[in-house]
Amino acid sequence: MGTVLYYYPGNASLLPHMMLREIGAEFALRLVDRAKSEQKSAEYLRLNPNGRIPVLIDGDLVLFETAAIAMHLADRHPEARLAPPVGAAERSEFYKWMVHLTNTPQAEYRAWFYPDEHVADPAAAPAVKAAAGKRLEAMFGRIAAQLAGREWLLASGFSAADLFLFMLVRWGRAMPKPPREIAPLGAHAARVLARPAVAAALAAEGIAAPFV
Ligand SMILES: N[C@@H](CCC(=O)N[C@@H](CS)C(=O)NCC(=O)O)C(=O)O
Repeated sequence: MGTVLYYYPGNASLLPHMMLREIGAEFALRLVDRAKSEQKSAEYLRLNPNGRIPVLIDGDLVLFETAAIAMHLADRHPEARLAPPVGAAERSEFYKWMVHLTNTPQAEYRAWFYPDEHVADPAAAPAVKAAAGKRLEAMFGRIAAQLAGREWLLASGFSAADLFLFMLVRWGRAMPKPPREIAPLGAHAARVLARPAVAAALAAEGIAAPFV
C-alpha cells in the first residue's frame, strides 16, 4: 500500500506531513473530512479506534498517535536526520522533547479547542477554555526559557521536535497571548517556516499566511 497519511489541514497530521516532505519520501495524502465527521466513520475507526487524526499507513503498519508516527518516520529514514542516532546522548533529549510536547502542551490543547468535552454543564466551557489558555501560556513560557540562546531544541541541531514545537506554536495563534509573541518561539517558528519542506506542506494543505 506504500505510505499514506490521513490528514486534515493544520491538524496534528501536519507534523508527519512536514516530516515526509523533509524526508523526500513518496507518500499519498488522504483527507479525513471533519465537516462530515469522517474521523468517526466505521472505515476510519478501523484504522484509529480513537477517531482522531492522524493515521499513518506505512506498508503493513497502521499507526496512530502523532508522536509515535513522528518517531517511527525519523527511525525509518535516518538519512533525513530528523532525530539524533540511537545511542547518542542527544537521542535521550529528543525523546524528552517529543514526549513532553505530546503529553503536555498538545494534550492541554484538547481543553482549549474542545472545552465542551471537559464539562458537564456547557455554561462552564468558556471558563475551562480560559484556564487551558493560561496553562498553555505558562507551558510555552517554560519551553521558551529552555530555547533561549539556541537555534533549535536540541544542541545537536534541527530535529522533528522543532517541527512539533512549530505546529503547537501555530495552533496558539488565536490565543489571548499567542506563543509567537514569546520572543524565542516567534524566531524559532520563523526559522522552521524558512524550510522549503515546511512551506511545501503548508501549501499542499491549502494553509495561507499568517502561519503562526
Ligand atoms: N493524541 C492524539 C490526538 C489527536 C487529536 O486530538 N487530533 C485532533 C485534530 S488535531 C482530532 O482528531 N480532532 C477531531 C476529533 O477529536 O474528533 C495524537 O497525537 O494523534
